[in-house]
Amino acid sequence: MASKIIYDRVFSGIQPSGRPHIGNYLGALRNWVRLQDQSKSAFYSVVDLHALTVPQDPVALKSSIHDVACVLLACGLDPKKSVIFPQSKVLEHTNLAWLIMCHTSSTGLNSMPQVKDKAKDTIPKMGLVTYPLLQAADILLYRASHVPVGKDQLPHMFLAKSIVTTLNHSLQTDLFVEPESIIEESACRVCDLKEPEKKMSKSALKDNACLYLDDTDDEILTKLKVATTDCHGIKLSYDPELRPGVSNLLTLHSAFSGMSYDEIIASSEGKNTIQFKREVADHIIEHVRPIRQRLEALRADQGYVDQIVTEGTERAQQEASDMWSKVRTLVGLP
Ligand code: AQP
Repeated sequence: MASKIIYDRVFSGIQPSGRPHIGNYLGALRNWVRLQDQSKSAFYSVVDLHALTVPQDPVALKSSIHDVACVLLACGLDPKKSVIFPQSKVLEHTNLAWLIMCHTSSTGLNSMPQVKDKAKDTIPKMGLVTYPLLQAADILLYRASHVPVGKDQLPHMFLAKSIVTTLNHSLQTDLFVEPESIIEESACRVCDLKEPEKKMSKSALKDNACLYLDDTDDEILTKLKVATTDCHGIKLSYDPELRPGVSNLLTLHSAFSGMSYDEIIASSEGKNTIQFKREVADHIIEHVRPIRQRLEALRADQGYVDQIVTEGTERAQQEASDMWSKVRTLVGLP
């Protein structure tokens, strides 16, 4: 049965800042796959310029940009429905970001979530401070009507909307489209397995903290076995504040088994922590195994993935050139 088209144009991005993990999948990629069937067009970018906001090893970054494209395909993005491309290949992103910077006051940028998270005790670099403006440019350049985001990204989306109002007003146009956020009910926040007060992150430093989409069955089981829980007894309960480790495991179980927290808690009566962790691992393994197998095949076929990315870049470039040439006329650039 064909899916209902709800959205005009969806845009989103993922940073090639490391190996994509289960958090990226449950919080974003799984929904991107669904949204490609619910929109007239979908643009998904490997946002490599955003990755430069923190130090990157050049060799690792280059390989990661290619690998994230493989991951997007392995998760189920279909190049016939979704445009997949690296952000840095389309120079209009930075052109539009500059125009946006020239129309946006600096007030408030220092208190955006990315600065608070990534520059805790240091003076933040300008790239980190201004990255929400580049993010706004990414969205506006494709005249995206909808952007799937996590709740933590909402301040950036409010900013993007206000930039649309400012630009349309000062350039006396209706060219820029106000993007709506899509906050998916099913998009859950996955936490670090060792420090469950923090979100799972590609740049996690501790061993066994992160479940990667290319982890083997054994690696998944081992990581689950050593995941931090607590000493509140073996009875399960969902309480992210008081029991972050156990709650994170319940989130993972529910996301992959489709069971509610109450159903999981009832069905786990009498099981010890190790048995419960094994059950969570089994659900994850069952779901991740086919993704890993597709990923292995795609990694072995560099020519095929390169071809898809080249075609995606051409398509993105057409849209971006068209939009940027309209913007140039509006602002008076020759
Ligand atoms: N732990 C998470 N739980 C749920 N969703 C998550 N996302 C990231 N981590 C989790 C979502 O994945 C999408 C792509 O993320 P990103 O790579 O662009 O940026 P990020 O949020 O900074 O991801 P990481 O993994 O934490 O990377 P690093 O370590 O480089 O900062 C986004 O939609 C994000 O919400």
